[in-house]
Amino acid sequence: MKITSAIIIALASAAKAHYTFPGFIHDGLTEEDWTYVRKTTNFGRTDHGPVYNVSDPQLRCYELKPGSNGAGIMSVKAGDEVGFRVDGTVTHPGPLQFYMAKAPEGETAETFNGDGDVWFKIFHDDATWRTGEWWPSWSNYGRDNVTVTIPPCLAEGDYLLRVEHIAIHNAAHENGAQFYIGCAQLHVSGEGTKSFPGVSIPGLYSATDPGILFDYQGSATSYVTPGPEVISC
Ligand SMILES: *[C@@H]1O[C@H](CO)[C@@H](O)[C@H](O)[C@H]1NC(C)=O
Ligand SMILES: *[C@@H]1O[C@H](CO)[C@@H](O)[C@H](O)[C@H]1NC(C)=O
Ligand SMILES: [Cu+2]
Repeated sequence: MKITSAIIIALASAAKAHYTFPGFIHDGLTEEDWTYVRKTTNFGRTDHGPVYNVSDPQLRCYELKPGSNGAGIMSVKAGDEVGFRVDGTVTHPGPLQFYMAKAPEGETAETFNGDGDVWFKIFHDDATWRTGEWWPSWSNYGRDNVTVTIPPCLAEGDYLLRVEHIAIHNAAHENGAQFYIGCAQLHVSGEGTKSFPGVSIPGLYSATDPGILFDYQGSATSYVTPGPEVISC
């Protein structure tokens, strides 16, 4: 294993700057922080620290207290591009993923707690190895907002939309990967009719999954993104 001073500097400066996803983005407009995103446990902490334990119930929406935390429901259309403002920027390497879960009959996106095998993945980005680098890169790196398209085939209803960025710079030991999370509350309308089987959060990951226990400074030439496959319409 080779370690350059460039890596050491990158890791040291990155460690100071964690991030949250407080502002919902729709039609290119960024809403006020926490008006459609459930306030996260790290919102007021100056360190904006992540979740480390994949079995912790906090892995789901990292809620400050259980429930909506005062957030409302944003109306969007299936096929719309939506996203989250990053408080800070994505200052660590690792994959970006989006999951959704549909509120069952009798629940809304405000009351739904996301229990059960309800979470399906709508997006993840892939690692690349840039010429001359032996560590992986992701296109989300350095961004101050992250976006995704609501699957156009999705059935009308209330949903939670969960953003997850997994920082793997320190993931060579168990419980070293960092999970940055936020859940927005949506009503999705449109012509879609599809629903998708899901997984539970927590429960979908294990601490030793290859993309969670990963030696960033090692000699890996591929990266396996954790969790289920992305659904397709
Ligand atoms: C999101 O980031 C992109 C790329 O940096 C930028 O062009 C765009 O204006 C940003 N959008 C919002 C809503 O901040
Ligand atoms: C992770 O969270 C689970 C569930 O809350 C808990 O039982 C376990 O002790 C935690 N593990 C660590 C290493 O903190
Ligand atoms: Cu950090």
